[in-house]
Amino acid sequence: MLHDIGHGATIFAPVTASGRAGVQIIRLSGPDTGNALVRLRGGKPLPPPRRATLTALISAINGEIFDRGMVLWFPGPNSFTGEDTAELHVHGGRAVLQAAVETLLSLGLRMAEPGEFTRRAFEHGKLDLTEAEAIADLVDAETAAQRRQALRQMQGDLGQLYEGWRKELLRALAYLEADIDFAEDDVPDDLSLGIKDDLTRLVEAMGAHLADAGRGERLREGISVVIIGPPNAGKSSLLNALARRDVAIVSAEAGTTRDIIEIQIDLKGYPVILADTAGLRQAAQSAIESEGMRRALARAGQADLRIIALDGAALTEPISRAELEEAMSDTDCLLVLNKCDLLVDGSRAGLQAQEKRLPPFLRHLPTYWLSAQTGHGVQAFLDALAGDVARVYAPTAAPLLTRTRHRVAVEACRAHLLRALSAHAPELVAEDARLAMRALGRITGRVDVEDLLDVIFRDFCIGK
Ligand SMILES: Nc1nc2c(ncn2[C@@H]2O[C@H](COP(=O)(O)OP(=O)(O)OP(=O)(O)O)[C@@H](O)[C@H]2O)c(=O)[nH]1
Ligand SMILES: [Mg+2]
Repeated sequence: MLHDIGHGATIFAPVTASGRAGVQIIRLSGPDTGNALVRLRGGKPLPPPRRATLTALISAINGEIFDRGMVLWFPGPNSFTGEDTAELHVHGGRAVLQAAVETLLSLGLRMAEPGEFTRRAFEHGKLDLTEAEAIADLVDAETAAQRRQALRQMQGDLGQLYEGWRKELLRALAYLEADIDFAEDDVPDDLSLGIKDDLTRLVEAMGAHLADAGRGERLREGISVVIIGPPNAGKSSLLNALARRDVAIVSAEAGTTRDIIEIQIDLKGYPVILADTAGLRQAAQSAIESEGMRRALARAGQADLRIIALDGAALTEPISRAELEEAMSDTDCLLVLNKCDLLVDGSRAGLQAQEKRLPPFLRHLPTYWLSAQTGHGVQAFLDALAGDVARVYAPTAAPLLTRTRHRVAVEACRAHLLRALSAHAPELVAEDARLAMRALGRITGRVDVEDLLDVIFRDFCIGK
């Protein structure tokens, strides 16, 4: 829970991660910032705004110089939070931090809550909620694609899309109200026809935005790729080869993997969560194995991409069609034929002859021969996988929906608009259009979001 938000309290927090470092930065925000800065500089006047100034920092407790560092003074409203703020660039290390914290506390400042600086920036109109969320995403970004998406959202692309829709709705609403006022004068229907066109266009734009199959959300959270196939095909070996480390247990015993094993990899800038699963066979040998198979199929059903792994050297073994088919769909499945090192005839003709033995329902899949054991073909497969992922998740012209919170609001907005379109009385159309606008306003934080703020800013780190 956050306390006395934004009103009165002057807050501070280390902005940099704790630990030994060359420099650490402490950020201050609130009405007492200027006063605190004067005290820290032993009574010297405030330094010129936005200019790095080297200064001796003096303890308010015992008058001792506790460090020599750089201070920056950003008078409000031209600051990140919109309030008076300052930064102290002091030497890294715990004793310096402790001295600074003690002094700031003794001057009546308090430690900031997680996300409190960004929350104040939002409350002073410096950024909208989508931009605030993007700051948290940028801090958390682990791959280049995540960074790009977060940066784009931080620059306001997504917020502008929603604001644009909100303004169009506002305009439609103004016309609707005119319609209602003039109803008695028998204004011809073409006015409302124009409005219906506008609303229909918005419904379509929102539909397209929603139909992105969660690409933006996937990029934020990680794209789910699952390896499935019969026991002993080399699924765990493949996971290890793709990850280039020994994550999953490999053994000659069929039924080695019982549970889902998950790792995160950075696939040419895209965040991928790769999962190894229990082998699928018709007759499970134990209750544990059948539970493992159930989990494997459930995970495959939710995955963004499936890799079906088979022992390419032993395609005569029965492959459970029912089980595999349940887990696959035409568009997002790759077939890996593993153990190519065991083939007697590894020539192109030999591979093709072997592929003829594949059951028909697998023959149309993009097929990759490799050996998880020797590493042969693994890089080519990784490149193909990265290519597939990039094709689906590459940035588009329009900004992508990145959070469930946005999705829910856009869905609600669209539902209101659809209802508006089927209503006849202008009063009812107007009411639904108003509700639709509210739903949009909640995304950027334009309307009643008080209940949302704690949830959104709770996930920030201290100092942001
Ligand atoms: N020769 C050869 N053997 C392999 C290859 N990949 C895996 N193996 C062997 O095949 C056996 C099974 O490998 P795993 O990776 O455990 O197979 P799995 O599909 O995970 O098996 P389950 O977890 O039981 O479903 C092990 O003895 C591996 O050493 C390969 O490319 N070539
Ligand atoms: Mg395994």
